[in-house]
Amino acid sequence: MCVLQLLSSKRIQSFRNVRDEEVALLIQRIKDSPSKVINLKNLFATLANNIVCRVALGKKYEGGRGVAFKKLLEELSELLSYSGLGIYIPWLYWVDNFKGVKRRVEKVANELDDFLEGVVTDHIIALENNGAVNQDFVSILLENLKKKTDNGFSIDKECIKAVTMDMFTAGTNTTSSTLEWTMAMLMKNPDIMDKLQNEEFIVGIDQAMAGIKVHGVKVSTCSQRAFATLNEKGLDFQLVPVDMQNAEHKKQPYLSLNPFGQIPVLEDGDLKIFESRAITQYIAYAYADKGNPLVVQDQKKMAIVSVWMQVEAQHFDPPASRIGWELVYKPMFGQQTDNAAVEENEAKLAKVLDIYEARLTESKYLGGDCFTLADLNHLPAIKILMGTPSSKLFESRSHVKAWCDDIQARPSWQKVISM
Ligand SMILES: N[C@@H](CCC(=O)N[C@@H](CS)C(=O)NCC(=O)O)C(=O)O
Repeated sequence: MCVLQLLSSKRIQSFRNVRDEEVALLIQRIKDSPSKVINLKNLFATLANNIVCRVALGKKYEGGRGVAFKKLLEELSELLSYSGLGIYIPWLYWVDNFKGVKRRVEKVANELDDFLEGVVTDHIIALENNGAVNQDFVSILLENLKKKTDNGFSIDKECIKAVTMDMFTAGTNTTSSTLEWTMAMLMKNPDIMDKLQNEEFIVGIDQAMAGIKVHGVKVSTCSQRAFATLNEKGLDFQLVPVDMQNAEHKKQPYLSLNPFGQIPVLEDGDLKIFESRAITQYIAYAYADKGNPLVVQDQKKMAIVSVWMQVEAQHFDPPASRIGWELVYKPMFGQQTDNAAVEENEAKLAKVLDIYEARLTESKYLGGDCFTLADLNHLPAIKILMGTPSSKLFESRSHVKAWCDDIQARPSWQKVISM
């Protein structure tokens, strides 16, 4: 199961963004360090722990329970590297007991077991409450709970905790010691260090570190427009969560990214832009040679695509967003839906969708024969409205319905809704 499910090359690839983000954070920590002398040993240990934590447990455990967990891992790594006297001279085994090693091992084992029990329970609750199937190791193992593997074994909760622990012991110390050893060897061999610093791939790493960042929120419709576009282009990005509950977007330093205090904001190297449709357009042009084309080369054809991009922003989005606000977000925030506003905006949206129905009898997509930003920009609002009684407006128009089904089935969008 470990080889096929947890450590397959596809699975390892799928965690690439975790590795990139954590390495970027490490480099940032080094850059921000006020001192010229840096203890890389601790930084590498944190890097390895954070990566394995996110991959195996689904998130970093930092504050609260995480502090105790970090201490436990430190103690575990100390105990793992302890070779007791009893190993070499068996009749002196009692010396290890005398030094309290056995007691420490038992204490760490019990505390780790309690911690992992809590993690597994959290995952089970999340699974039961919202069917959240994440792709971390605990979730994958839970999916296989009680199922027989090809070898006839079945796994239980104890196995899940044991495998997860194995991943920690095997994946943290080995990684951080190798990194430490590599750095020591480079310092001893300055000529190789020089060579390495000039290697092209180091520049590549630098660019990857600069990376693409989206400041936003997973469930925000405007942020989703940016995510879908990045997915269409097969680009990795870092989501920098904005704490909207605490109005982070209305304060500095966020306001210096978007003076209107709204999400999303895209950062690509030294470029920082807001307005989701400007973001999707930038990605489509800047990464034209990557992934799926979202704009067209021919200027006249592109003019038609632009018309429908404007139609989405000027005619479709205002009534669609208002209905979504009334039917989905207001109840979520404990506010009363204004039914008159819903009715008024449904009537406006119906007129727009009549025009879409006519357009979609002429071409498969709004901008022409292929999927473009003119279609993509609609996705978040369509997803919201499809979960409300207003879905009737889409479903009653056969071409609009076929178009909605088609664009919502795109892998790029499926990836957004499973975020
Ligand atoms: N036209 C902007 C609208 C951005 C927008 O309304 N963002 C929402 C989240 S989807 C937001 O930040 N709302 C909080 C606020 O306006 O205070 C865009 O497309 O980026």
